[in-house]
Amino acid sequence: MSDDPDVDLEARLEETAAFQPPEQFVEQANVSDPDIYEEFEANWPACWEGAADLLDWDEPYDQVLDDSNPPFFEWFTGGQLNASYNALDRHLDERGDEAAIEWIGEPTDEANRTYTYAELHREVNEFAAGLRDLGVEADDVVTLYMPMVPELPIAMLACARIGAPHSVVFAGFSADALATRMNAADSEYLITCDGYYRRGDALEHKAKADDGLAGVEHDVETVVVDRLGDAYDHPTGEHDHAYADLVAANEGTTVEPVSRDAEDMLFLMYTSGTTGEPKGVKHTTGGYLSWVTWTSQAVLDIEPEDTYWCSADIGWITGHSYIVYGPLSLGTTSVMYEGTPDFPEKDRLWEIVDAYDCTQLYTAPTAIRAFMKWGSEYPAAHDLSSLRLLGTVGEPINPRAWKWYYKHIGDEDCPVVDTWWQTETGGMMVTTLPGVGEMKPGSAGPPLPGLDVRIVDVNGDPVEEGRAGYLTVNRPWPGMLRTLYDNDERFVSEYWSEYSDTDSDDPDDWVYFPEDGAKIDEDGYITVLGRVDDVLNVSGHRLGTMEIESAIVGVPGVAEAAVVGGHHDVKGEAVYAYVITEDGYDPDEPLRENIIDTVEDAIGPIARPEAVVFTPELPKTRSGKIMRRLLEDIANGEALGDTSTLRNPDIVDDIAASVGDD
Ligand code: 6R9
Repeated sequence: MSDDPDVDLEARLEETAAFQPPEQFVEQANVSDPDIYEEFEANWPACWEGAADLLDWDEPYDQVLDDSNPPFFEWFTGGQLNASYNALDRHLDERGDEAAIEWIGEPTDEANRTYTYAELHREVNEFAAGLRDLGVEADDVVTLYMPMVPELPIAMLACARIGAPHSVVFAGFSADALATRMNAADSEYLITCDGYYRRGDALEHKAKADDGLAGVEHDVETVVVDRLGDAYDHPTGEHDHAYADLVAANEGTTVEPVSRDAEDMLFLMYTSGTTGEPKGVKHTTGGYLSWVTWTSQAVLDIEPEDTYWCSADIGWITGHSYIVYGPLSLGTTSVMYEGTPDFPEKDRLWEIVDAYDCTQLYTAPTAIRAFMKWGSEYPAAHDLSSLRLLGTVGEPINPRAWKWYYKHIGDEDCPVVDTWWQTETGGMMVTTLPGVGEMKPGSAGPPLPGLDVRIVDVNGDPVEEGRAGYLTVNRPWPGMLRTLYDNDERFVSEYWSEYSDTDSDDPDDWVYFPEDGAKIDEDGYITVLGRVDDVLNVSGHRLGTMEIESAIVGVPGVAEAAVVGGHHDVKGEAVYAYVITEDGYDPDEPLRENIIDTVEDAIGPIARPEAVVFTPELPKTRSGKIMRRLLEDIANGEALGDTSTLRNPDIVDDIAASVGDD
């Protein structure tokens, strides 16, 4: 024992392997009955009626699950509803004057904006009318290339109102990435923004959008939100329309929400896969909305009176599900902010929690590791006692970071939910229910009630407790993706071929494979180990190694490239690029910079390589496959395993030496 109580506490926390949900939390939790698991099991798939019942339907559904054509499962078929009606209109009577969105811009001398449900409803209607004026009709895909401004959720809900699926492209992505996604979805409408603030700078965004449009094969009508005012005069072309003009021209207009079939597409979200071509994940209106609304209630414990904050970017699935659709469907106040956690100071998040009395915080392990590094004095300077629940998502959280979050942010009074899920699953899949299950730092927890998640070996047989295997989902769920846009074949081959009997019509023979490795313990708690495909997880963001490699091999002088993830203390993984130059090209500094810039241009700054290692050869198996595992070991400075199957074993030491030089 030491004299310092803090040191004792750290030591005690360090040793503790499991934590019980705080009593005062359980007493008020939306879900606190442990029987929920058995009840859902006994009543599957009808157990999901409760999720659908959280929504208002224009037409009731006939069937909970139609599994007649696996793996094209359909949910709540025959039902009709509108997502914007569920997120807005139905709250107007009781909560019209309550805040729907609290938006905090970056410049401290600028007023923050509060949108009540009535105000948000009004602007969504006006903009929906504006979109119709432009010619947008139901089923037209509208691309949104926008940073964290309130007009982003407004545009999403306006699209949903008129039945036009949105496809949001993260604002940090490059012009090329925008073009690829617009071409793939045949999207003829773009909503973007002049620019935005980040770490004190006014960043120009419209010029990047225009660069992207230069690579789009068809005509596009573009709506531009004015975020920066006079700070930036953006170029305006004949197909550009000012957001403010469209809204003003429709002042006070209401637009009847279009009744959508439960299975109609609500949105598309492109995500990285194993090949260079991003995958257009299709989500539907009934199943997706039921899923995110139910999980927001059961896992995030959201109540209408809460001030709930998910600090993700709406450009990723987390923001779609847990800033916009789930929280607003429940009629709560959802906080969103512009900028970064470290500007103007490293207490940005804590200042916001303090000022707005946030009741929940849902963030990413990479952020928590950064907070740890900056030091506990930043949260300690603020009153965080309004917090009731903490959550994490995006990547595995190491127990130390979990415990730091639990102690320094939650004051040991808030349950922490570590939620495993993916763009494709629509919402959370594996996590403790905060009012029910004990928490084990480092382990996400059991699958949610009603889900059948297994950890299996290559043959699909369950692995022993504690052994690494592959995570599979052996039963459909309402929030699941329905297909990949315009590519049913790739949908089946990407997700359903590994462990399914693909010739079978029996739904039980179809198994969803998310391409994550995991292990399970004696209590059925799942620890997710990470991707088992060629996808990196950098700061909680998915990046395809193939996308990065194809950008690199386009650089003059590069003959071949292999990209792997190396361990990074804050980002989780960082991009390591191994590059072979063409004859006649020197592996010099200008080439290295060119490679780094090219990756940034092609994908975005998040994909910026941490290291570019020039090598005369890549370690390859006798059949010519690049041994990525070895390259990863080299990046991580780890002992190299068996190299005897290599065609060129000597190369490994040479590469390891060049990483050392870097
Ligand atoms: C929501 C989201 C999905 C991939 C997923 C997995 C990793 C997400 C995790 C986690 C361990 C968690 N992942 N949550 N790994 N523990 N709690 O992040 O979607 O961007 O599609 O990424 O992220 O590898 O397969 P997405």
